[in-house]
Amino acid sequence: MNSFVFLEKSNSLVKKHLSSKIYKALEHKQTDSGFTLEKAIHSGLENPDSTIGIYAGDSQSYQTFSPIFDPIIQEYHGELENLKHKSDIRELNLPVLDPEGKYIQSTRIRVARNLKSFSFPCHIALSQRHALEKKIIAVLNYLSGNLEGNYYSFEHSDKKKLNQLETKNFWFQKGDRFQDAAGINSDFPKGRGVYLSFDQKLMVWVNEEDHLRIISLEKTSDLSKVYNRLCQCISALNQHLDFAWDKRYGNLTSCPTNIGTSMRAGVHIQLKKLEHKKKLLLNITQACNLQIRGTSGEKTKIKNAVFDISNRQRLGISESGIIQNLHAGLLAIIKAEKSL
Ligand code: CIR
Repeated sequence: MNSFVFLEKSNSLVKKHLSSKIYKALEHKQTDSGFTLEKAIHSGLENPDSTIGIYAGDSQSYQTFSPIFDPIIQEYHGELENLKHKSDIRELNLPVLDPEGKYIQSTRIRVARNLKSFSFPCHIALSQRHALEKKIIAVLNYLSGNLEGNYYSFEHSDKKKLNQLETKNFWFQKGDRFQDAAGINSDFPKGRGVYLSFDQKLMVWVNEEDHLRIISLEKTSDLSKVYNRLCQCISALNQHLDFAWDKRYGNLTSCPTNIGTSMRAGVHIQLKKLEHKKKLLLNITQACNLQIRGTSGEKTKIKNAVFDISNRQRLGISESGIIQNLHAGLLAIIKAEKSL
């Protein structure tokens, strides 16, 4: 008998793929940092409404527990034969999508990064979280020009001062119940913080779901400008930090949904006409491999006809490929909106 039991109603990918045979083969394995299968699937067991239900505790987890990670990755990201992730963080010069700002209200692109030599956030000890934060702050201090900014520690900054900052709504809170059950919220807010550039167009979240979430954003539709800023930041950080990377899976992240480019590039776009032609909008987004989320993120409602539209694919495509694809898709959406 297994010592794991997923609730009947659970439809998670981990439940689907974790056969007794795989469980038996993995139950006594652990990575060098001591991460186990039990820890990896804890969130999925606690939350029967998980869609995935598994997290990685370090970069080695993807190899040590590959019999369960591989089929989940294949099902989520698609059958990817002879997979070899190719990164292409090359600056682009695409035409501005909506120069008059009639439809697109803002653009936001993020990538996730984890350091190879530290446990991932669901499995990191507080002392290591602090050591990692210190290391990252030292590197963020090298950022210069338009990337220059300040680091705001959630642990040490004056709470009142933090709450007065205009950008506080973009910052991260304690993670949701899925992340909580995984252990990602441990010791919150200790060892966490946000780096913010002086022009407020670049943020780096430290010790959220991943060690770093690098986010470039602005209230325009200039996809290239937002992307190029992100590229500059990634290149600068790459010079000083050794990120967890796999030749098949690219960037290794806490949640297997984010591997590959680890990129989510999207816009908030107001579509007053297409709001009433949801099928047409869905057809275009599907054809262009884009996804729609609610105005305030995943599983939220559409308010005032504002849609959050972003890339669906993260693996088997490069970073520049995602941006070019998003650009083409958004042009098609704006064209459809105009024609109605
Ligand atoms: C689930 O399995 O539903 C949660 N662990 C969340 C999965 C999506 N991952 C993510 O947002 N990074």
